[in-house]
Amino acid sequence: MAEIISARVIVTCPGRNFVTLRIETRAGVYGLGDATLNGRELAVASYLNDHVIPCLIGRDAHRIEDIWQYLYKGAYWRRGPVTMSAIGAVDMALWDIKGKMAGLPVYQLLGGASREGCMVYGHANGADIEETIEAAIAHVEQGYKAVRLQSGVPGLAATYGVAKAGERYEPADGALPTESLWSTEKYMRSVAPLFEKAREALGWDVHLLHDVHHRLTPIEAGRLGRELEPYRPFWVEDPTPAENQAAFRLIRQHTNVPLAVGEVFNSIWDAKQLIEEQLIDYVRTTIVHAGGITHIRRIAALADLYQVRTGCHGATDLSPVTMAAALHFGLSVPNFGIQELMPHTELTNTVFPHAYSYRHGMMHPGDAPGLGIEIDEELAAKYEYTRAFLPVARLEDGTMFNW
Ligand code: EZ4
Ligand code: CO
Repeated sequence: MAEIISARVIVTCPGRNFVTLRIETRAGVYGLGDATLNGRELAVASYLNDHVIPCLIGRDAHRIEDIWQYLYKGAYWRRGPVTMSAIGAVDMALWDIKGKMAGLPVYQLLGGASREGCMVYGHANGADIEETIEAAIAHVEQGYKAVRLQSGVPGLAATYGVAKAGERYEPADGALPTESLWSTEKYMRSVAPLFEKAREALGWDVHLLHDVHHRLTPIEAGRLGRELEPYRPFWVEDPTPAENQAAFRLIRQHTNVPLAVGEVFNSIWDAKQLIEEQLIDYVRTTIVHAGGITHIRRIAALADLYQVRTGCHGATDLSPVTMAAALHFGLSVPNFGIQELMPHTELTNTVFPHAYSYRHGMMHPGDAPGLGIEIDEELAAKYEYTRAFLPVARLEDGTMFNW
């Protein structure tokens, strides 16, 4: 019995908001979990403080599966990003505790390493094609084997995935949502030329990726996929919103470009049809937003039956705690595909010291017991929560659209 005697939520903003759960056991061993839900951070903090932590006290931290089922089935109200992020944070912290008590890194508890490291993809973006290709070349020079390309669209003032001049890309950029205008026609004209020029400049030995960020209809996505086929992208991400999973049948009828979906999913049920009908090639759900290591293993096991591989979300709004957990999972899971890497700032890395590392386009979780992640609480306390929302998008005539 590893009795849970206390748990607390730590909210900090070292440049951006992060929510961390710390669970303590009577033996003095503690575990950390990420509970960050970009733009909705305090909702998860409240869910944990008001509704989850009181139920944890006195329970055995070793009973990870039972606690998962208790929080999932016991709420009566199932699924949803707030609930599943809170459960995800508890689950990560419990795996961290179990690893520390066993004296083993979590990937050993998950079956051990299935590979030498986790291939990651970096983000290359720029105001135009030339700038984006320059950024991609810089990534290749740093050893990246895979690079995501997002370029400014001629005629649009701002585009998803493209940093403001001289800044790092950070979408949660306003105390109220900033608004940008979208034109599918302008965007569609810009993507194939970007990939054509990228192949000319980078050759064929580097994987190239692209995120459509839910902006197309299925038939438009089919056309974009077909236009990109000659440039052999590793994947095209979120081509259309995926609430209607059957919509992806229409995309598949028109293109064989590999598809990646799932960063906004929070349960296996969101991906069930996409996986069973082999409508996607990579599932992007990650540890924090989909109920932790326990639930993502279930998603990956289902995906493995259908030759769908993992491609976990790894933007900067997922804290280093999630990155650590994703790497333990990624190193061990049989059907690993790729891991997204948007490096955190130096300051964030100082608040969250960690055992994981990057080398030659690959990442490794390290061999520290548990998840191999810490939080410097004194430093974290210096950076108070600052409200920040994700942007919204409208069509040029003012109609609300998908961001
Ligand atoms: O917009 O994580 O592939 N990555 C993405 C991200 C998401 C943000 C939202 O919080 O689409 O940049
Ligand atoms: Co995305």
